[in-house]
Amino acid sequence: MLKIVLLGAPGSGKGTQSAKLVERYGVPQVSTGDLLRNAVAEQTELGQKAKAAMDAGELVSDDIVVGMMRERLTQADTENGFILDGFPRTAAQAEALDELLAELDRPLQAVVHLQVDNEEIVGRLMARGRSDDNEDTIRNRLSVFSEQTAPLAEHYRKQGLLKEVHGMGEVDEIFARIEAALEDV
Ligand code: B4P
Repeated sequence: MLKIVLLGAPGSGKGTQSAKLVERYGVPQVSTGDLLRNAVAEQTELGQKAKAAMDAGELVSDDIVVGMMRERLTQADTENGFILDGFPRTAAQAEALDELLAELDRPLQAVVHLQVDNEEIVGRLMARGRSDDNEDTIRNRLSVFSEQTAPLAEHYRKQGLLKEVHGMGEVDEIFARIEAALEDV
């Protein structure tokens, strides 16, 4: 059963490719973005804390996100596999995930890093038009990504888990590259 992380800038296709991976491998997608947006919509205490950061294109605090993921990854449906979409996004989150998966005895098999040019990303997100998809917020999310999340590629390269995948082109074409990268896991 597949246990992977999808790493990539906002708009790199993590959510899009996760949906296809769920169909192909039959394991659940766990998206921190979706979990946080649900909490905001339901106006839970967690959602109220997360909203301002999300609207500004900043990251929600590590404490909130790690707590939320600990709860999600101890639910029974992730016992045999999962696709982590949008988590981890900081060095502290990556360390917390390493510890949690060691505790649960569910080691990661691969980290797929989707690589897409910034100009393509701005175009995709402006076209999507979610509430946090305006140009200033997108630029901020991109700089947060390059400062805090991109360095995680090195963390996973050192663990021998990193698979670099070119994320430009048609959705199905990119999916075929991901399948090829996962062939030996
Ligand atoms: P996310 O929900 O993760 O949003 P995202 O980074 O924009 O990626 P998403 O998966 O939605 O987009 P995709 O690339 O599939 O995060 C939102 C916010 O939540 C963050 O800014 C942060 O505040 C907070 N957050 C989430 N996780 C957190 C964490 N771990 N720690 C702290 N805070 C956290 O698709 C984008 C668009 O591109 C779509 O319209 C899609 O149709 C299109 N597209 C996809 N593939 C394409 C292709 N090949 N060609 C053309 N268009 C394509």
